Amino acid sequence: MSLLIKNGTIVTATSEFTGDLYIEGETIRQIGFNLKVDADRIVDATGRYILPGGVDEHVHYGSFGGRLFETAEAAAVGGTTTIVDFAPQEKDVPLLDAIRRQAAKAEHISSVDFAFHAVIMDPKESVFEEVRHLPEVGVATLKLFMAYKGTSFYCDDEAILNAMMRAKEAGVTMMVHAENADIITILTNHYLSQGKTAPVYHYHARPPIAEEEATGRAIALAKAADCPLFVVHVSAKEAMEAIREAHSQGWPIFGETCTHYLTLTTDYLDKPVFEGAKYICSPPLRPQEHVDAMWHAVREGWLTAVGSDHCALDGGYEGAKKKGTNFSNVPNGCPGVQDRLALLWTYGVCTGKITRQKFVELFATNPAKVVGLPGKGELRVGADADIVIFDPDWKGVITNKDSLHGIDYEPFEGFEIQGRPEQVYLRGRLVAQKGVFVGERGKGQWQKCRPYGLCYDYYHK
Ligand code: DUC
Ligand code: ZN
Ligand code: ZN
Repeated sequence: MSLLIKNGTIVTATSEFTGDLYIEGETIRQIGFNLKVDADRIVDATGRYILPGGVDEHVHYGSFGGRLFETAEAAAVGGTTTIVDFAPQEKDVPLLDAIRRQAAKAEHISSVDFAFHAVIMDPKESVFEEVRHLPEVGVATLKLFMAYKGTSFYCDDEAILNAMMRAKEAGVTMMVHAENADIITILTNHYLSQGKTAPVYHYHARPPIAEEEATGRAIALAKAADCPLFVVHVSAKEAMEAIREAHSQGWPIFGETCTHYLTLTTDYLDKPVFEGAKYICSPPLRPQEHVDAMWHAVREGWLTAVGSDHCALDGGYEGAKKKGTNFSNVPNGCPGVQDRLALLWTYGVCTGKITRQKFVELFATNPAKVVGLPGKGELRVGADADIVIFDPDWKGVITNKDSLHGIDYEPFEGFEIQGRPEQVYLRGRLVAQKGVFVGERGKGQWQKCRPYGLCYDYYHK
């Protein structure tokens, strides 16, 4: 099958121009103006932007209790054609087995392409030794948690350094969840002992200094190990500044932020119990000055990508979130994979905070490069035909009834939206049209990531 998309404005991370895209099978074969080719199908994209399908480098399908891959149709409808999920490790299960198990949950189920980050949750020598073998199973990124002391997520500095020493030998990109675990424990106990149990204390127990300290420490460890670092879900201004500072000194230190840190503030946590619980995620939502700092950082390139940290948990009265009896035991996470494009475009591009080129870079091109997927995130001859035909004139409102994430609430409910994906193609196949999933469940494929991603490219120390 071949497809010709004509007369659209093709937007890449570096330029835009009116032109045509010719797709054969699953691959972009030609890009140009007024292409003279026979195609089985022709789509007129006059007045539309042609964007690369999104790559969401930060999603949870299963970990932290998030809904599984059956709900990945939400990604397709929202213009994201590749999701990069975290493969949680259970105790005594080898890292590589954990990845294969998570992949088995996605295969024949996911409606978009998928890839994985490894997560160390059983830090010990045999597991550190596995790190250098991750690329053999198509994984080139590894997350460790500096938060959640007393749980299997927690890794101390020794574990982080041990992982970093192995990671750099194989071109695996280290990721950290940077929040100081002791600050969180002590402050959590302090607030609970005073009867302060409401969701907003989730923020007070995880102040910006907890993120700043851990980010600084992770950077120090990366310098000691001489290992590139990608700090995930940066939310605090001071943490971002630490990354910016190290990077400007020539260290390969990078970071991502997430859609909710660009659009929601601590005020949402302060909604009446248990409305506020729907907004419990970690790091927590921050006051407006941090939100402003995140926009500044993505515009200037101090943060490299915007993920959703999608983690779909029911929020309603009987929902998973409601099981928590105080802020400290409400499951962490909010859905967002469907809304990432809409929010970045409406509140970034349409407000003039970022250019369309920067949008493409943050939404697709850089995430693909960070995780090591060279065939994704770009409109280029030879790349996968993951394409969004975007109608910039459409106006609407985000509402849970239009969301395919499979839960009972939408954290961005009521947000006004400008523009939407009119058509979304996954490797040349139409999967979504005007907010409706029209693909086939299970057609997503496991994408094997290559080591030495973007965080290694910039190593110019
Ligand atoms: N970290 C994440 O990346 N997502 C959910 C919660 C967390 O701690
Ligand atoms: Zn995290
Ligand atoms: Zn996450």
